Amino acid sequence: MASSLKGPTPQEHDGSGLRIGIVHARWNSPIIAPLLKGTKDKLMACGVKEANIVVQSVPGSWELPIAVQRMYTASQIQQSTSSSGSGSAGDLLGSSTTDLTTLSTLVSTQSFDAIIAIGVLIKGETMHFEYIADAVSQGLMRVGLDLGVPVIFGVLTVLNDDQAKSRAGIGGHNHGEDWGLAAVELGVKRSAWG
Ligand code: DLZ
Repeated sequence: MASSLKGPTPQEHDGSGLRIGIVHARWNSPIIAPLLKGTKDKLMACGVKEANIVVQSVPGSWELPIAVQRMYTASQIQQSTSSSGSGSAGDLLGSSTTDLTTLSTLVSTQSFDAIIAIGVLIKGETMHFEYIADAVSQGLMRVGLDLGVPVIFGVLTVLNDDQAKSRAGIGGHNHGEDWGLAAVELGVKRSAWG
């Protein structure tokens, strides 16, 4: 079989000890859905337990960096307070409306080993695309470096619907699989790096 020049040479890692967060935007949801499925399927194929995959959503890609930051911080708070039996995970974005789903899914003795941010930006007629793509990519990089947690860049920045579909497994390769694989590799290596 001819190998593609694009993409990393895959490495297989054991994800059975990992806890992975996924936060996805709800804009362009027909594209988001297969990307999310591809991501989760690959995580589980690498051994990540379904119970250790926590999925949250935000309206659009612009909101991804703050969601990743709050999600990770909440999981750390829960981890550090669970042994003393006090404290709470808090809700995802600090809203006064407590989301019980959020609270229950963040309750764990293990903080996230990696978080995958998924969004789909499709270029329109205005400058929205450029502003959001630039801010989100910089924001996600900053959050990852500031918190020391691998943040996987699962944001498609495409020129039209067809490009989006073919990257979501609709007539092409599902990039969600790459993001799941990257999360497992980085989650495992982060532990090794200390
Ligand atoms: C406003 C907007 C536009 C025009 N396009 C997209 C898009 O293609 N993909 C996406 O994820 N979000 C889009 N948004 C929404 C913004 O990301 C954000 O949710 C709103 O501006 C509210 O902050």
